Amino acid sequence: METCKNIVNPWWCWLLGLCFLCTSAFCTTVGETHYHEFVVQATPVRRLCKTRNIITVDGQFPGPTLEVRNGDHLVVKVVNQARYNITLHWHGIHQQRTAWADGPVYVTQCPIRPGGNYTYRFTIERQEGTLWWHAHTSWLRATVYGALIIRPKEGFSYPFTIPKREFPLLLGEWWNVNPIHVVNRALRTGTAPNVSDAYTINGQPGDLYNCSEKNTVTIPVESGETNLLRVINSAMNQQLFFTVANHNLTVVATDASYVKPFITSVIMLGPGETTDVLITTDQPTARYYIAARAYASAENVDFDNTITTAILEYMSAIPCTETTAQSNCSRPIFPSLPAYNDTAAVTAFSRSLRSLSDNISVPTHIDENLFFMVGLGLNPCRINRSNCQGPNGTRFTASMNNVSFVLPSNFSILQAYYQGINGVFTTNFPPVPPTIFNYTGNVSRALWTPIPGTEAYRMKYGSTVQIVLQGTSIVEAEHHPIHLHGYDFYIIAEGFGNYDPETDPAKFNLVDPPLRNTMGVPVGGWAVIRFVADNPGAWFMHCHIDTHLTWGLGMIFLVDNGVGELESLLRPPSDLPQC
Ligand SMILES: *[C@@H]1O[C@H](CO)[C@@H](O)[C@H](O)[C@H]1NC(C)=O
Ligand SMILES: *[C@@H]1O[C@H](CO)[C@@H](O)[C@H](O)[C@H]1NC(C)=O
Ligand SMILES: *[C@@H]1O[C@H](CO)[C@@H](O)[C@H](O)[C@H]1NC(C)=O
Ligand SMILES: *[C@@H]1O[C@H](CO)[C@@H](O)[C@H](O)[C@H]1NC(C)=O
Ligand SMILES: *[C@@H]1O[C@H](CO)[C@@H](O)[C@H](O)[C@H]1NC(C)=O
Ligand SMILES: *[C@@H]1O[C@H](CO)[C@@H](O)[C@H](O)[C@H]1NC(C)=O
Ligand SMILES: *[C@@H]1O[C@H](CO)[C@@H](O)[C@H](O)[C@H]1NC(C)=O
Ligand SMILES: *[C@@H]1O[C@H](CO)[C@@H](O)[C@H](O)[C@H]1NC(C)=O
Ligand SMILES: *[C@@H]1O[C@H](CO)[C@@H](O)[C@H](O)[C@H]1NC(C)=O
Ligand SMILES: *[C@@H]1O[C@H](CO)[C@@H](O)[C@H](O)[C@H]1NC(C)=O
Ligand SMILES: *[C@@H]1O[C@H](CO)[C@@H](O)[C@H](O)[C@H]1NC(C)=O
Ligand SMILES: *[C@@H]1O[C@H](CO)[C@@H](O)[C@H](O)[C@H]1NC(C)=O
Ligand SMILES: [Cu+2]
Repeated sequence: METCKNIVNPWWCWLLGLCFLCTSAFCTTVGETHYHEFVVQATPVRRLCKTRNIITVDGQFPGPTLEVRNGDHLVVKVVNQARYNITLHWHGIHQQRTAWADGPVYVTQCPIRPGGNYTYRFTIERQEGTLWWHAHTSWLRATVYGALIIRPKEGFSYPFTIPKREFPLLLGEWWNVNPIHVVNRALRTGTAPNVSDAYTINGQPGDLYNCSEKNTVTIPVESGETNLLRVINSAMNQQLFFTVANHNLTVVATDASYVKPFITSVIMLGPGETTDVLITTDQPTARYYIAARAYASAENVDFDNTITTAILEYMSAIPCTETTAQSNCSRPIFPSLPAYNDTAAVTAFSRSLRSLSDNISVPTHIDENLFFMVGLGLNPCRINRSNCQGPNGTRFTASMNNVSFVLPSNFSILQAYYQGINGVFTTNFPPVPPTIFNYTGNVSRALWTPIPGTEAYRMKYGSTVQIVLQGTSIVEAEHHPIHLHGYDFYIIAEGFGNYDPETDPAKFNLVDPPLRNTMGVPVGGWAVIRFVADNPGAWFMHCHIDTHLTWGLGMIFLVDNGVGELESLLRPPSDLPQC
């Protein structure tokens, strides 16, 4: 196909209908258009001594890395040759006016059925850094994911030392059984799903696991370089600490937004989050472990307590093998990792994040002042005890403002909204909790059971929005990585206990708050975010721990069109899957 690259005078591109002029005042070039075909298929993969047929894109695990520049266009034709319904989501891409390409199943589209295909078309606008893509149906994202790297426009560069090399590092989670069976069993019994058998770095568990040593990922470096690690937490259900033995990390970006650089030895990422770090190879020539393991915020929740590793290998270091002499080979040096429950380390990290610029426009006049409580719950047993094997004969659930989100099954919310079809969803999502109580205290059992519903909160185009996200201690207080589709938001404050509207606004950072697409709500605490709702569509906001999402920890924002074409959702693509 034709591509238009760096055309200063792109009139002929317009005629060909291939390119769009950048809206940024700085920009005199048009983006390049990248065409890809992603074939979703079953692929045999051997991990932890067992071969299993997993769902992949193009037979690759992790899937292909997409590399683009700010301002480019992506056209990805997804051909489903697997036996599951699937959709793909481009995590963190704003999808300005192109909500049809966002991907969450039954929210912005019906699934691509086995044998079907759908072409996602969208533009990267004013975003740079590390994002990723993943399946957004059931638990297929356990194996269907890949990196999406956005470099600055041609002629522009990073606002930090140009790295010698760049490495995407995708942290994942592996089960010895089909993850779809894991979630289906949990839904049938009402129990928490089985924890994973391993974590992975770029698809490999690393040499602390059985049968994995030979395939441990190595990151080759030379002494005296500064390199960029693009760390992505693509795990299903676990917040992860990440560190490199004997090396400091300089954090330069999170969720594809630059931050003021700061030095740390460990970072923490919730599922969905990305962090870009610079690493300087200023240590003796040797092999150093890159390692990740759980940040398990809840006290009584089962988790996978294993450690995944890769190896940072200085080029002249000699790996120890059966044939290498013991004397001069190098065994990887092991890092120190925070304790599984080291919430203080998480808080220190999240409070260090500041936008690179001091001159950002955080909304100050608020149109929509929202307060959403987020947390777990328990449903009492109805009819059949075999479906109620959760705590004391209940079923696990989760909710926002006491509504446990249920996906539609016969329509997508965006299609129903666009076509004015009734009965698919309501716009009754409450702006504040229906009951005021001590959210992080000893909560009365009478409050533990939410109401199921497919509820959206509707807003005018351009509304300025503040949301207080308040964690609850119902069943178990936990850290929740809450992800918003369609927007980045500023995180202006976070804290523990209950948000206090009298005293906490004094802590708001309106100068240089970090801009993100996922907010880690502290365990037994709260966070405040702000954004301008200037992207029309139906946008999912949900916990990125898939167990919690499965239980209903989500809601929908419906943002109306504004005035004129440029403030309105585009027409649905002609190949949009129908239910
Ligand atoms: C995509 O779907 C269309 C419409 O069903 C079909 O005509 C076409 O052959 C499909 N393409 C592929 C590559 O499967
Ligand atoms: C999960 O764990 C339970 C209990 O150990 C076991 O019976 C079950 O087979 C496991 N498998 C799945 C798919 O959940
Ligand atoms: C790994 O292998 C050892 C030795 O064969 C065995 O004892 C152990 O149970 C295995 N671990 C796992 C997690 O399979
Ligand atoms: C890491 O940074 C800290 C603080 O800047 C410094 O004290 C320490 O020596 C550094 N460690 C290494 C291994 O570079
Ligand atoms: C390491 O040991 C091997 C075998 O003894 C030897 O051949 C090789 O020269 C040694 N390498 C270095 C760098 O000392
Ligand atoms: C973390 O766990 C350890 C041991 O399991 C326990 O002693 C400690 O109190 C816990 N710390 C926090 C902050 O919960
Ligand atoms: C700060 O931003 C405002 C508007 O966003 C702009 O008018 C002003 O020039 C900027 N100042 C600096 C120092 O960049
Ligand atoms: C209860 O549910 C289980 C599993 O879903 C099923 O096998 C069983 O037949 C059901 N029992 C009754 C009485 O409906
Ligand atoms: C289950 O019941 C026991 C005994 O009544 C009680 O102590 C415990 O708190 C209950 N657990 C849950 C999660 O409801
Ligand atoms: C809420 O509960 C916590 C824990 O029991 C307690 O420390 C706190 O004082 C309570 N807050 C209010 C406002 O009652
Ligand atoms: C949620 O709604 C149910 C049903 O009305 C009610 O029993 C429960 O107390 C509510 N919980 C909260 C936290 O509002
Ligand atoms: C796949 O999607 C279609 C269309 O929504 C639906 O009718 C069908 O039940 C789905 N299949 C599965 C296995 O979920
Ligand atoms: Cu959660």
